[in-house]
Amino acid sequence: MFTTFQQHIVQEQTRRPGSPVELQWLLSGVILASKLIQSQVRRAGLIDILGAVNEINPQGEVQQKLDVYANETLIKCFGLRESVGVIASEENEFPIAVHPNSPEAQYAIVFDPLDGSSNIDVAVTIGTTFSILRRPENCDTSDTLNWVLQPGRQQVAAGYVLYGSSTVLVYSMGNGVHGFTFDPSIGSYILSHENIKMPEQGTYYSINEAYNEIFPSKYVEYIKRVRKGELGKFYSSRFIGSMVADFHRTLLRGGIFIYPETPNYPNGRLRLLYEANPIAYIAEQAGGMATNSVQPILDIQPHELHQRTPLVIGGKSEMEAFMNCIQD
Ligand code: P6P
Repeated sequence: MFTTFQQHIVQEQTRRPGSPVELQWLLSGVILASKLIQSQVRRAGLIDILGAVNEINPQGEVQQKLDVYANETLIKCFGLRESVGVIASEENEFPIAVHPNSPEAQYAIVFDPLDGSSNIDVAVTIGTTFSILRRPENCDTSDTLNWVLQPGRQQVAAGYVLYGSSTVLVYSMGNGVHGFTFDPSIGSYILSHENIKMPEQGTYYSINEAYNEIFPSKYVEYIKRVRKGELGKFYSSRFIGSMVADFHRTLLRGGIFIYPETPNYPNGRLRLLYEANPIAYIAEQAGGMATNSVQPILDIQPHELHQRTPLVIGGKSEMEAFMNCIQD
């Protein structure tokens, strides 16, 4: 018999007495929202949901119709949960206060509704990332930013949904990493990857080498060592241009994914709160590591909602080789 995602988060309750029941109800918001999103993603091109709306998001990017749909769907689904006090999204400049005075409002949820949206129109894998934080001590709903400006180490749960050759939901509540594959014939997420461990060493490195001429030399030197076989293995290069897809492959097959800082993005391109933090949480739970090349991603104290960070994330062997390369 199979295990659904809903059953799994309930079982977490027995596996870890004291793990908050309302967290299960909150996480189930991801199930409904991602089912609705994936149904549109799978039909993009057949319905009027491709292309852009004439809106610009806080990132200065032209919003895709699917971005807007995914964002509104996630806000609606999580907004229904009494346990959610604050919602923050890549697509919204400021956090949204929901259930402002409900005593049950104990969590903030931060997400990127559809990462990799430039790939939507060419049918390349895209994904939703989410991060769940507990309401900080004696902090009322009015200062919504304080609910979310917490280091990634404070996450109580995090994960992503990958809309690829299948729809895969990967999450952790601090008790290992588990993956579920959506079965459209029964409309449920079924446990397909229990207790995922990132391979100690893989055979892929993932970086956009088009920027090699402008990457800081420490990254170029590292990739040179990888290519020369100094890590003891032959590596192949994979770069999908969708962070969630590049990370998911790294999680399952090992290797390393790097998005460095560049002159155009001096603080890195990826967002700390809702892109780097969730996958860094997953990576560490699976035995991997994630850094901004100076400190672990999860230790970074955020100062603004949409702040960016360089990201180096992968298996123990590749990451230790990267840290050694920097020391050299
Ligand atoms: P580039 C997608 O838009 C994204 O934010 C990440 O998912 C991806 O890793 C990155 O941008 C790709 O950016 O500049 O390499 O095309």
